[in-house]
Amino acid sequence: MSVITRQEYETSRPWIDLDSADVRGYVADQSEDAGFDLECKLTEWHERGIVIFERVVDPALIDALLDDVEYLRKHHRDFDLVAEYRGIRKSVGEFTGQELDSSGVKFESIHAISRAAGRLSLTGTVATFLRHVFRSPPCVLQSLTFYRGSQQPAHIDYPYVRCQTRLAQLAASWIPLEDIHPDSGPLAYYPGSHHPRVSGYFEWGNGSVVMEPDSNRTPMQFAEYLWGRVRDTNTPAKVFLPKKGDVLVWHGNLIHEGTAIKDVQLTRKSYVTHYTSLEGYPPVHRRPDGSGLAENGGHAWDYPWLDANRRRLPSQSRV
Ligand SMILES: O=C(O)CCC(=O)C(=O)O
Repeated sequence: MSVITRQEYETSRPWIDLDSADVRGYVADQSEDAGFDLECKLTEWHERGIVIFERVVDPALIDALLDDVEYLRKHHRDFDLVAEYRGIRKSVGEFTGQELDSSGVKFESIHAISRAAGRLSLTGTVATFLRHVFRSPPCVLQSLTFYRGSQQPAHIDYPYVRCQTRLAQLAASWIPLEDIHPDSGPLAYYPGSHHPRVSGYFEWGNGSVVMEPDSNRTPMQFAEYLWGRVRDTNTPAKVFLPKKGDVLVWHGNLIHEGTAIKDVQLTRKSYVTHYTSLEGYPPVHRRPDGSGLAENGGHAWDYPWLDANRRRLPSQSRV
């Protein structure tokens, strides 16, 4: 088992995670207008590990991604994309129609075949905000697309999303693709839980703070540990009930979960992107020619392991 210790997390934290972060001084030095109240949002991030922007996501891109998702669900056998269901990862082509409709199915990195998804990941407000969080261009590590609620128990992301070379340089955005119904199993999060004094460090075995294929502890043990931490530190959950057009951005160490679905007829279409900084982006996840999307100061590079001539979803020629 390889061992990644908490030191690796602590020494790779971005400037804004430090107790000494001078947000006001940093903002005073900026000459460009971010288009939103940068000091207020960076302060919120520092204190709570989560920010919400309302009505900043292009609805035309959302509609184009929804069309791509419907197309993919109908023609899943024609595409080379991985999806996860109940902890098992396999190609979408191997899913039955019934499985594809189940809660907890997530398409992995649809942005590699959907231009609409790639452009949503690089939504201007999100890319600008994260450029200040990292003090570096944000780069897309992966994306997840949900059709129904995930019901995923409490977790934080870096033990799972850990290919970045600077472990703590991790953030995510959650874009609703429709207005989110309270009974559909919305996302919940624990503001302030990104502080290690709240989250602590869960050990997956041998002092490692990330999950390995041979870890002897399970995601459910991780969830129980985190629920214990938020209970002991009096850190209550908030449920996110956004409208289409809103976006939530969370810190890579923020505790969050998919709540229980109360009405199984309801969809909960949503799109998650995980980002790291330019310096933290793993070089082997990028083609030598640097192909991919570059927008709003961020990057979504083509993965080198995918065929350059792979089949793409319809938004390729529309957005
Ligand atoms: O959307 C959800 O229900 C959970 C998403 C999530 O936890 C993640 O992508 O890390």
